[in-house]
Amino acid sequence: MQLTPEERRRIYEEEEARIRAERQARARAVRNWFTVPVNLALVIAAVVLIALIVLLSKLFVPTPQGAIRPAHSSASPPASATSSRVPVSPAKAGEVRTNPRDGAKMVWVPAGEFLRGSTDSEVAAMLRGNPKYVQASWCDSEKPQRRIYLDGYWIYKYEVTVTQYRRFCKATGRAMPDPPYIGWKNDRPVDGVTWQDAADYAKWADASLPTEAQWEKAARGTDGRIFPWGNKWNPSRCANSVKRELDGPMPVGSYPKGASPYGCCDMAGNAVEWCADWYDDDETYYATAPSSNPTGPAEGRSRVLRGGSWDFGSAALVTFRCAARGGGDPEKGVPLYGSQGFRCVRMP
Ligand SMILES: [Ca+2]
Repeated sequence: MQLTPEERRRIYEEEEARIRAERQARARAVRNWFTVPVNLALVIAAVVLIALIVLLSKLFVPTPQGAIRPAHSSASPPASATSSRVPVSPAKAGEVRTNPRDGAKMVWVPAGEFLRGSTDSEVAAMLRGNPKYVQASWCDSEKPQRRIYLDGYWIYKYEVTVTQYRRFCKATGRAMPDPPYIGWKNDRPVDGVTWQDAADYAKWADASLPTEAQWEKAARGTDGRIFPWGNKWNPSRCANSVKRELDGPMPVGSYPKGASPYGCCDMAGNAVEWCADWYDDDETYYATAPSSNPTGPAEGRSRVLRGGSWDFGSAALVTFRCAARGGGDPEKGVPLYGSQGFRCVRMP
């Protein structure tokens, strides 16, 4: 069929209009296809960014230099040494940090077992090296020797000093104890404190008194050694009066070579130290104590005193042993001999 020129033009124009409409439709489709994912991607990116900011703000909360996390109660030990609980280990053994409350240096004792107490053969060996008045029965309370598990903890590197205790008294309106006969000397261990004085100081310092087990592990490490520095008595490594005269306790940390495996100083001698536990006057506690985080008998008349003091004379060879145990009247601040102080513990 022959088309007239007008008919052809009309057909071309209609075809052009159809093609233009198709192109516009395709362009709209492409625009929509691109726009939707871009919006979605922007939303996802914003969510990821916000999540990242929240996460980073949690990871990098600024803390004071050397500060540690707040203490929590240690009254819930794992059921056994093989507990599935993962011990918190924020530091290496012996790492030093500062308790921001009182400025005391603390060392880290990692979670794990240690040998607590003495064996019969160790007691027999100790008797051979000591004066005749020393009796094997003095060590009955140290037996049996057992493996004990403890959670990790921070313990003061030094005994609490006169300076630190004075600051506590000033802050709380408490009176200083009666001064020792040499008077108060700032760098010496505080002297003449009752068990309650020591416990109150520890609470003020966001800390606690060490359990007897924490004290012993900090003193001897995990290898069952006799003295903090090793197995052989060495009078040059502690404040003692075996063959020399001292007029009082020494400045804390005067015997760095006598430090324990974790770096605790004066665990043997200087001031004898209060622990948190009641002392078992019938001396049977070690046989029945839990093997994980023991906290001492439920009640008693005496509180545990550890480490011996500078004025114990030749008894130092017995009482300065890491395993040696003793108890004192918690209301008495002044011992018969030497000085009576303490150190503290903080849980991570
Ligand atoms: Ca001491």
